[in-house]
Amino acid sequence: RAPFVSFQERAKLATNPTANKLFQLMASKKTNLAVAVDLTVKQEILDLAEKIGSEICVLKTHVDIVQDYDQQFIKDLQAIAAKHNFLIFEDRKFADIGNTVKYQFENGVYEISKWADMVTIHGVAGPAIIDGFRESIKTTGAGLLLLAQMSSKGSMCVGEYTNQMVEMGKSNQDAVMGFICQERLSAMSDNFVLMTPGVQFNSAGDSMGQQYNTPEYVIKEKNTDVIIVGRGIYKSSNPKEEAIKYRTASWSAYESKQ
Ligand code: 5BU
Repeated sequence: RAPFVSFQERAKLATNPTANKLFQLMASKKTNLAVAVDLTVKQEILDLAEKIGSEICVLKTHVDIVQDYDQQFIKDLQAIAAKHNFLIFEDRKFADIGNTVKYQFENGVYEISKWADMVTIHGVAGPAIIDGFRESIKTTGAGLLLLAQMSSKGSMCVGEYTNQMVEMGKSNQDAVMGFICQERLSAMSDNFVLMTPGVQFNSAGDSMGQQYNTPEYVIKEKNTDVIIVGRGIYKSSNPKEEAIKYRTASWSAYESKQ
Protein backbone atom coordinates (compact mmCIF):
# COMPACT_ATOMS: atom_id res chain seq x y z
CA ARG A 1 0.00 0.00 0.00
CA ALA A 2 1.10 3.59 -0.66
CA PRO A 3 2.68 5.28 2.40
CA PHE A 4 0.24 7.10 4.71
CA VAL A 5 -0.01 10.85 4.20
CA SER A 6 -2.35 12.70 6.59
CA PHE A 7 -5.19 14.94 5.44
CA GLN A 8 -3.24 17.93 6.87
CA GLU A 9 -0.31 17.09 4.61
CA ARG A 10 -2.59 16.36 1.67
CA ALA A 11 -4.11 19.85 2.06
CA LYS A 12 -0.66 21.31 1.38
CA LEU A 13 -0.26 19.13 -1.71
CA ALA A 14 -3.70 19.97 -3.11
CA THR A 15 -3.67 21.69 -6.49
CA ASN A 16 -7.35 22.65 -6.49
CA PRO A 17 -8.79 25.13 -3.93
CA THR A 18 -11.75 22.90 -2.99
CA ALA A 19 -9.48 19.88 -2.51
CA ASN A 20 -7.41 22.02 -0.14
CA LYS A 21 -10.53 23.17 1.69
CA LEU A 22 -11.95 19.65 2.01
CA PHE A 23 -8.68 18.12 3.30
CA GLN A 24 -8.46 20.88 5.92
CA LEU A 25 -12.11 20.51 6.86
CA MET A 26 -11.78 16.73 7.31
CA ALA A 27 -8.65 17.13 9.44
CA SER A 28 -10.14 19.78 11.72
CA LYS A 29 -13.69 18.39 11.99
CA LYS A 30 -12.39 14.80 12.14
CA THR A 31 -14.88 13.36 9.70
CA ASN A 32 -14.50 11.72 6.29
CA LEU A 33 -18.20 10.93 5.94
CA ALA A 34 -20.17 12.32 2.98
CA VAL A 35 -23.91 11.75 2.89
CA ALA A 36 -25.96 11.33 -0.29
CA VAL A 37 -29.34 12.91 0.48
CA ASP A 38 -31.50 11.49 -2.30
CA LEU A 39 -34.80 12.86 -1.02
CA THR A 40 -37.28 14.55 -3.34
CA VAL A 41 -38.86 17.21 -1.11
CA LYS A 42 -36.74 20.21 -0.20
CA GLN A 43 -37.89 20.49 3.43
CA GLU A 44 -36.97 16.84 4.03
CA ILE A 45 -33.48 17.48 2.68
CA LEU A 46 -33.06 20.58 4.84
CA ASP A 47 -34.33 18.77 7.96
CA LEU A 48 -31.89 15.92 7.40
CA ALA A 49 -29.00 18.34 6.70
CA GLU A 50 -29.74 20.12 9.97
CA LYS A 51 -29.81 16.79 11.86
CA ILE A 52 -26.61 15.27 10.49
CA GLY A 53 -24.65 18.41 9.53
CA SER A 54 -22.37 18.19 12.55
CA GLU A 55 -21.20 14.69 11.51
CA ILE A 56 -20.31 15.18 7.85
CA CYS A 57 -17.68 16.80 5.62
CA VAL A 58 -19.82 16.82 2.46
CA LEU A 59 -23.52 16.69 1.60
CA LYS A 60 -24.20 15.24 -1.83
CA THR A 61 -27.28 16.29 -3.80
CA HIS A 62 -29.13 15.31 -6.98
CA VAL A 63 -31.04 18.58 -7.39
CA ASP A 64 -32.90 17.37 -10.45
CA ILE A 65 -34.91 14.94 -8.28
CA VAL A 66 -36.26 17.69 -6.00
CA GLN A 67 -39.92 18.22 -6.94
CA ASP A 68 -40.28 21.68 -5.32
CA TYR A 69 -36.78 22.99 -6.15
CA ASP A 70 -36.31 26.77 -5.97
CA GLN A 71 -33.51 29.22 -5.25
CA GLN A 72 -34.60 29.59 -1.64
CA PHE A 73 -33.83 25.89 -1.13
CA ILE A 74 -30.21 26.50 -2.11
CA LYS A 75 -29.97 29.56 0.17
CA ASP A 76 -31.33 27.52 3.07
CA LEU A 77 -28.99 24.60 2.35
CA GLN A 78 -26.01 26.96 2.14
CA ALA A 79 -26.94 28.48 5.51
CA ILE A 80 -26.99 25.01 7.10
CA ALA A 81 -23.68 24.17 5.39
CA ALA A 82 -22.10 27.32 6.82
CA LYS A 83 -23.51 26.68 10.29
CA HIS A 84 -22.30 23.07 10.45
CA ASN A 85 -19.21 23.47 8.26
CA PHE A 86 -19.70 21.06 5.36
CA LEU A 87 -19.36 21.37 1.57
CA ILE A 88 -22.09 20.87 -1.04
CA PHE A 89 -21.51 18.32 -3.81
CA GLU A 90 -23.93 18.20 -6.76
CA ASP A 91 -23.60 14.76 -8.34
CA ARG A 92 -24.71 15.94 -11.80
CA LYS A 93 -22.47 13.55 -13.80
CA PHE A 94 -21.91 15.92 -16.73
CA ALA A 95 -21.01 14.02 -19.89
CA ASP A 96 -21.52 16.19 -23.02
CA ILE A 97 -19.22 18.36 -25.14
CA GLY A 98 -17.56 21.36 -23.48
CA ASN A 99 -19.92 23.95 -24.96
CA THR A 100 -23.04 22.09 -23.80
CA VAL A 101 -21.83 21.31 -20.29
CA LYS A 102 -20.99 24.98 -19.87
CA TYR A 103 -24.69 25.76 -20.37
CA GLN A 104 -25.77 22.86 -18.18
CA PHE A 105 -23.44 24.00 -15.39
CA GLU A 106 -24.22 27.72 -15.50
CA ASN A 107 -27.79 28.01 -16.81
CA GLY A 108 -31.19 26.36 -16.69
CA VAL A 109 -33.32 26.10 -13.57
CA TYR A 110 -30.50 24.98 -11.27
CA GLU A 111 -27.57 27.33 -12.09
CA ILE A 112 -25.29 24.74 -10.47
CA SER A 113 -22.11 26.81 -10.95
CA LYS A 114 -23.47 29.43 -8.54
CA TRP A 115 -23.64 27.16 -5.50
CA ALA A 116 -21.99 23.74 -5.87
CA ASP A 117 -18.58 23.32 -4.20
CA MET A 118 -17.97 20.28 -6.41
CA VAL A 119 -19.57 18.37 -9.30
CA THR A 120 -19.02 15.01 -11.02
CA ILE A 121 -17.93 14.52 -14.64
CA HIS A 122 -17.81 11.54 -16.99
CA GLY A 123 -14.94 11.32 -19.45
CA VAL A 124 -16.75 9.72 -22.40
CA ALA A 125 -16.65 12.97 -24.38
CA GLY A 126 -12.89 13.36 -23.91
CA PRO A 127 -10.77 15.78 -21.87
CA ALA A 128 -12.12 18.96 -23.53
CA ILE A 129 -15.26 18.60 -21.38
CA ILE A 130 -13.18 20.23 -18.63
CA ASP A 131 -12.91 23.42 -20.71
CA GLY A 132 -16.67 23.89 -20.26
CA PHE A 133 -16.09 24.47 -16.53
CA ARG A 134 -12.88 26.48 -16.53
CA GLU A 135 -14.29 29.96 -16.78
CA SER A 136 -16.79 29.75 -13.95
CA ILE A 137 -14.64 27.70 -11.55
CA LYS A 138 -11.87 30.26 -11.95
CA THR A 139 -14.03 32.67 -9.96
CA THR A 140 -15.68 30.22 -7.53
CA GLY A 141 -12.74 27.84 -6.95
CA ALA A 142 -15.12 24.86 -7.23
CA GLY A 143 -13.68 21.39 -7.80
CA LEU A 144 -14.35 18.78 -10.47
CA LEU A 145 -14.57 15.10 -9.51
CA LEU A 146 -13.81 12.69 -12.34
CA LEU A 147 -15.80 9.44 -12.43
CA ALA A 148 -12.97 6.90 -12.62
CA GLN A 149 -15.01 3.92 -11.40
CA MET A 150 -18.62 3.27 -10.44
CA SER A 151 -20.12 1.11 -7.72
CA SER A 152 -22.81 -0.49 -9.86
CA LYS A 153 -22.78 -3.99 -11.30
CA GLY A 154 -21.33 -4.26 -14.81
CA SER A 155 -19.99 -0.69 -14.78
CA MET A 156 -18.03 0.13 -17.91
CA CYS A 157 -15.77 2.61 -16.13
CA VAL A 158 -13.00 0.02 -15.80
CA GLY A 159 -9.53 -0.86 -17.07
CA GLU A 160 -8.07 1.45 -19.69
CA TYR A 161 -11.00 3.90 -19.32
CA THR A 162 -10.22 4.26 -15.61
CA ASN A 163 -6.52 4.81 -16.38
CA GLN A 164 -7.43 7.50 -18.91
CA MET A 165 -9.60 9.26 -16.31
CA VAL A 166 -6.67 9.37 -13.92
CA GLU A 167 -4.51 10.84 -16.69
CA MET A 168 -7.25 13.40 -17.46
CA GLY A 169 -7.17 14.45 -13.82
CA LYS A 170 -3.40 14.71 -13.72
CA SER A 171 -3.35 16.88 -16.85
CA ASN A 172 -5.93 19.25 -15.31
CA GLN A 173 -4.86 19.44 -11.66
CA ASP A 174 -6.02 23.01 -11.21
CA ALA A 175 -9.65 22.18 -12.03
CA VAL A 176 -9.83 18.56 -10.90
CA MET A 177 -10.03 18.04 -7.14
CA GLY A 178 -10.20 14.26 -7.20
CA PHE A 179 -11.89 11.07 -8.28
CA ILE A 180 -14.98 9.04 -7.59
CA CYS A 181 -13.54 5.55 -7.40
CA GLN A 182 -13.73 2.20 -5.65
CA GLU A 183 -10.02 1.92 -4.84
CA ARG A 184 -6.82 3.95 -4.72
CA LEU A 185 -4.78 3.25 -7.85
CA SER A 186 -1.04 3.85 -7.72
CA ALA A 187 -1.33 6.59 -10.36
CA MET A 188 -3.71 8.62 -8.13
CA SER A 189 -1.38 11.13 -6.49
CA ASP A 190 -1.89 12.56 -2.98
CA ASN A 191 -3.13 15.96 -4.16
CA PHE A 192 -6.45 14.34 -5.17
CA VAL A 193 -9.41 13.50 -2.90
CA LEU A 194 -10.74 9.97 -3.46
CA MET A 195 -14.43 9.54 -2.73
CA THR A 196 -16.25 6.20 -2.73
CA PRO A 197 -20.02 5.59 -3.07
CA GLY A 198 -21.68 2.21 -2.60
CA VAL A 199 -21.12 2.08 1.17
CA GLN A 200 -23.43 0.48 3.73
CA PHE A 201 -22.94 -1.66 6.85
CA ASN A 202 -25.63 -4.25 6.30
CA SER A 203 -26.49 -4.73 2.67
CA ALA A 204 -25.34 -6.78 -0.25
CA GLY A 205 -26.88 -4.39 -2.75
CA ASP A 206 -30.25 -3.32 -4.13
CA SER A 207 -32.51 -4.63 -6.90
CA MET A 208 -31.12 -2.11 -9.42
CA GLY A 209 -27.44 -2.97 -9.58
CA GLN A 210 -26.03 -1.07 -6.61
CA GLN A 211 -23.24 -2.92 -4.78
CA TYR A 212 -22.07 -2.11 -1.24
CA ASN A 213 -18.91 -2.35 0.81
CA THR A 214 -18.37 -1.45 4.46
CA PRO A 215 -16.63 1.78 5.57
CA GLU A 216 -13.67 -0.20 6.96
CA TYR A 217 -13.16 -2.11 3.70
CA VAL A 218 -13.30 1.02 1.55
CA ILE A 219 -11.09 3.26 3.69
CA LYS A 220 -8.62 0.68 4.96
CA GLU A 221 -8.40 -2.06 2.34
CA LYS A 222 -9.17 0.01 -0.76
CA ASN A 223 -7.38 3.04 0.70
CA THR A 224 -9.71 5.81 -0.46
CA ASP A 225 -10.42 8.96 1.59
CA VAL A 226 -14.14 9.64 1.89
CA ILE A 227 -17.15 7.32 2.09
CA ILE A 228 -20.44 8.39 0.48
CA VAL A 229 -23.46 6.88 2.26
CA GLY A 230 -27.03 7.37 1.07
CA ARG A 231 -29.82 4.99 2.05
CA GLY A 232 -27.76 3.57 4.91
CA ILE A 233 -28.36 6.92 6.64
CA TYR A 234 -31.33 8.76 5.15
CA LYS A 235 -33.61 5.67 5.21
CA SER A 236 -32.71 4.92 8.83
CA SER A 237 -35.28 5.55 11.56
CA ASN A 238 -32.59 7.49 13.42
CA PRO A 239 -30.37 9.16 10.80
CA LYS A 240 -28.34 11.12 13.35
CA GLU A 241 -27.38 8.02 15.32
CA GLU A 242 -26.62 6.13 12.12
CA ALA A 243 -24.51 9.03 10.78
CA ILE A 244 -22.45 8.93 14.00
CA LYS A 245 -21.85 5.18 13.47
CA TYR A 246 -20.67 5.68 9.88
CA ARG A 247 -18.57 8.69 10.89
CA THR A 248 -16.87 6.78 13.69
CA ALA A 249 -16.23 3.72 11.51
CA SER A 250 -14.76 5.65 8.60
CA TRP A 251 -12.68 7.96 10.80
CA SER A 252 -11.17 5.07 12.81
CA ALA A 253 -10.41 3.30 9.54
CA TYR A 254 -8.57 6.44 8.36
CA GLU A 255 -6.66 6.75 11.65
CA SER A 256 -5.72 3.06 11.62
CA LYS A 257 -3.74 3.62 8.41
CA GLN A 258 -1.20 5.90 10.18
P1 5BU B 1 -26.97 4.73 -1.73
O1 5BU B 1 -28.34 4.99 -1.26
O2 5BU B 1 -25.93 4.71 -0.61
O3 5BU B 1 -26.87 3.53 -2.63
O4 5BU B 1 -26.64 6.02 -2.63
C1 5BU B 1 -25.44 6.17 -3.34
C2 5BU B 1 -25.37 7.54 -3.97
O5 5BU B 1 -24.13 7.67 -4.66
C3 5BU B 1 -26.46 7.85 -4.98
O6 5BU B 1 -26.74 9.24 -4.88
C4 5BU B 1 -25.80 7.55 -6.32
O7 5BU B 1 -26.29 8.39 -7.34
C5 5BU B 1 -24.36 7.86 -6.05
N1 5BU B 1 -23.41 7.03 -6.80
C6 5BU B 1 -23.32 5.66 -6.66
O8 5BU B 1 -24.09 5.07 -5.92
N2 5BU B 1 -22.38 4.96 -7.35
C7 5BU B 1 -21.50 5.54 -8.18
O9 5BU B 1 -20.63 4.88 -8.73
C8 5BU B 1 -21.59 6.96 -8.33
C9 5BU B 1 -22.53 7.66 -7.63
BR1 5BU B 1 -20.40 7.78 -9.41
